[in-house]
Amino acid sequence: METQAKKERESQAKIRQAQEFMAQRAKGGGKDAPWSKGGDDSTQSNPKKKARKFQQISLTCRQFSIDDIQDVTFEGSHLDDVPFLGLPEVAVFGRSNVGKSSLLNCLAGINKKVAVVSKTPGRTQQINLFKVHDSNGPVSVLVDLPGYGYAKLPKALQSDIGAQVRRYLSDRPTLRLAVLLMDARREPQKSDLNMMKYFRAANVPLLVLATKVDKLKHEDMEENLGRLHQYFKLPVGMPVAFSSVTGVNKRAIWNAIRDACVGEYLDLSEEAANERAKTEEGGGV
Ligand SMILES: Nc1nc2c(ncn2[C@@H]2O[C@H](COP(=O)(O)OP(=O)(O)OP(=O)(O)O)[C@@H](O)[C@H]2O)c(=O)[nH]1
Ligand SMILES: [Mg+2]
Repeated sequence: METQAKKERESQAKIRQAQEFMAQRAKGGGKDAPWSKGGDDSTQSNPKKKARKFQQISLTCRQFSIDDIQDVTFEGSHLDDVPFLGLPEVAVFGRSNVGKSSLLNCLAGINKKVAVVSKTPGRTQQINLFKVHDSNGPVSVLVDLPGYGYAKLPKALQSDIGAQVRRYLSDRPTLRLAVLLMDARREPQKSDLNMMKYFRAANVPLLVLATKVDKLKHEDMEENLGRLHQYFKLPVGMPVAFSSVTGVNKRAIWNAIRDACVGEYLDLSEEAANERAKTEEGGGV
């Protein structure tokens, strides 16, 4: 109990530290992020340095079989300045409590709990990285993000979480697929539509899942999924029904992850990096 309370206090302190830093940055102060481990955060205000940072990114993409996935391992939590692990990434987005961490646990395996799940919305407050390994080594990184749109969080923290997610998205040349989760029982949400605009702007392929379908009456399934499909103008076959309780469509989701990770090679040239830096300088997130 004592340790849990201590962890909560430490976590709250880190969030306060992050808020102070973000407020300072908004006012134009460009000091190193206090929580970064020797990272050079001055790249945020200097596009030339940012281009140099991009040049150092190398990405290993190789074929793998979803039947040969051996392990999913936790690789750390970050408020900002999320490190590049040299592998193609797949990130899980969605409103708070929609089931992002549960999806990752379900993908990791029946008895393996890698991500923290909670009934209390707002549980995941940092950006968590997980490596996927096949029998020859690591093949991909899965990213568990904090959920947006939890109305009971203080407004300042809500907008910081939104900004944290958008910052991750705006500076992620290794991101191969965004998995966006929506609760299959709920009406379409404006916040998800806004999120989609960021994926489109960042040119990130999107997989939309309708979660918690185990809680949906069979006769409501078609209507609810059809409503999401129409409202978000999704391609045929989306949203894909999912439940972390039954594991329905788990294999299809793994297939989509694998296809995204081994697909077209990403342009990490200096020219492309400078283009990205220029875009950001011109008013990106
Ligand atoms: N019945 C059912 N419950 C689910 C499902 N997925 C998640 N849950 C429950 O929903 C609650 C929230 O799940 P999380 O996985 O922590 O949700 P999250 O999106 O990571 O939440 P934040 O970290 O707060 O953004 C937990 O009580 C889960 O057990 C599902 O498919 N079916
Ligand atoms: Mg979570």
